[in-house]
Amino acid sequence: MTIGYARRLETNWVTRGMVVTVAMATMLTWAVPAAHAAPPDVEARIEFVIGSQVDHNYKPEVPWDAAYADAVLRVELGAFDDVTPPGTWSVETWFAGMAPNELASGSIGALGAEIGLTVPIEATDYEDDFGGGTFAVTHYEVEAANGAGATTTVNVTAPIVVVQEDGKNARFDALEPGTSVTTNGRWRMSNWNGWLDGQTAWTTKKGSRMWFTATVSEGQVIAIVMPLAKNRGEARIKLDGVNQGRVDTYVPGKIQRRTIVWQTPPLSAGSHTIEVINVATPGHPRIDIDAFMIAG
Ligand SMILES: [Ca+2]
Repeated sequence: MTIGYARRLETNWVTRGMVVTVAMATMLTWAVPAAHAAPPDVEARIEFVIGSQVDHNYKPEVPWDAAYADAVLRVELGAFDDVTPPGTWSVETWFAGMAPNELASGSIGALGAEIGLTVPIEATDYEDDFGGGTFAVTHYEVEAANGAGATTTVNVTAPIVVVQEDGKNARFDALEPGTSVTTNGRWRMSNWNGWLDGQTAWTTKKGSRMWFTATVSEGQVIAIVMPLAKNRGEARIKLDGVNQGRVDTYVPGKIQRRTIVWQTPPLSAGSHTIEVINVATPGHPRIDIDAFMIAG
């Protein structure tokens, strides 16, 4: 149809050669296939759920053992070509050597979307074979497609690194490579099987501080694990020397062990230092540090 129209132009306007040329050029432009449709921009990252409790005391000598924590997988779907039919997204959980499992899926609105999914993340020393693989989560795969099927896939690493208050990774019973724990002031150790790896470092002295340094990848977060109790108090937190405010580890009533009390924002790649300083709250000056965790 279009070609016929152009030919007619050429016939009728043959004495106006320039005009005919323009018309033909326009037709040729129409004949070129549509521009490549852009797949969605996808950003995805893991962050801990503040206030949640690490749900295992992670005794490394126990077979099948693991430390689990609640996390939020945050997915941001940015610009994409909104072609028909509507775009789609999905998140899969991937296991070591086993088939992935679809966690959630949906369609993308014309202006993109932000999705928050609560997912478990874990540290485990379980490396045995289980019918060809294990249930240890290796990563989450986020896939998003525009209506033309142009797809973007992003993987988010799931396992956490747990570094104890003494700088050791209980899994290896050795200092965690790339990290360090140092203190000043007066700290003591508490031993109880309710703590992660059976131990916390605690102090009641005002100004006693602990530094945790770790080398992380782009976008990773570092969290602090402390118990909350009625005889515990406040701590000040610094990140790379910059004040981040206070956390309060006082709660009335029952103790809440292994609580994720604070985390960094997503970090730049490289070395970062968290500093925990005891405020020594009057009446309940004690704070305990149980572990630091890295995820993302
Ligand atoms: Ca501990």
